[in-house]
Amino acid sequence: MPLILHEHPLSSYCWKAKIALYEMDLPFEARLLELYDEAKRNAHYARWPLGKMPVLEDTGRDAVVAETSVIVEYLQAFHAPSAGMIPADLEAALRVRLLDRVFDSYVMEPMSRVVAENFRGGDDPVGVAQADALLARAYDYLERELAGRTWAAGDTFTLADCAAAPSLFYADKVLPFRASHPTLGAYLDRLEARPSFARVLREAEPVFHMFPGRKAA
Ligand SMILES: N[C@@H](CCC(=O)N[C@@H](CS)C(=O)NCC(=O)O)C(=O)O
Repeated sequence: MPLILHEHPLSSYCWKAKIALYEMDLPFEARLLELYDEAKRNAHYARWPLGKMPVLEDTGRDAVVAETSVIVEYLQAFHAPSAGMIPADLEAALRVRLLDRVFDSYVMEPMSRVVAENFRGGDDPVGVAQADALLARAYDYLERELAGRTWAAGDTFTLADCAAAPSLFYADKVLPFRASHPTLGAYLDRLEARPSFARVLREAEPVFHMFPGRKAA
């Protein structure tokens, strides 16, 4: 299979890429990345020196593509030109890219900081409080921004929704928002019902018990 996604089934950013692959109906091989294995970690750093996952390998084009937003744009450009993940209209595309950045930088990242703190078993209440404050600001912004919309940037499912699904799903576990932010909660319900994301969630079920969540107060 020419498309290989180096990934882990619990990783939020890997979910983002897989949602896009399923949306575009592109067959791919999901290759498990075990970064604790030294040989596999070294091979991955040779593939992508910053060592993050997922990384897409396109053997048909002899290309290695990193960074989820770039992976989604790449897939649309070279494998699914009619997909609509990034609209052709520039202004519409800028709105999609802005929301993609908001979900990655202001939801996924602070959520990951809270989870990582728990995973490490560390004690950084200041860092966790800063992450919570950023998440709360993002929730307030999104609650207003998404009012009246079906998907993040309008009527069609785009790159921004690929970023939103894993970030909101996990963020709701570390700083629940359904009761305080009903528009955002209803949007997460729609994301969870979307076949591409429902499939990703089903595939993650066997490893879901490994998700550490938030450290108990
Ligand atoms: N900006 C990157 C973020 C990727 C990222 O942070 N991935 C996490 C997994 S969700 C990772 O590689 N963690 C392992 C590590 O940092 O060593 C992207 O969009 O692809």
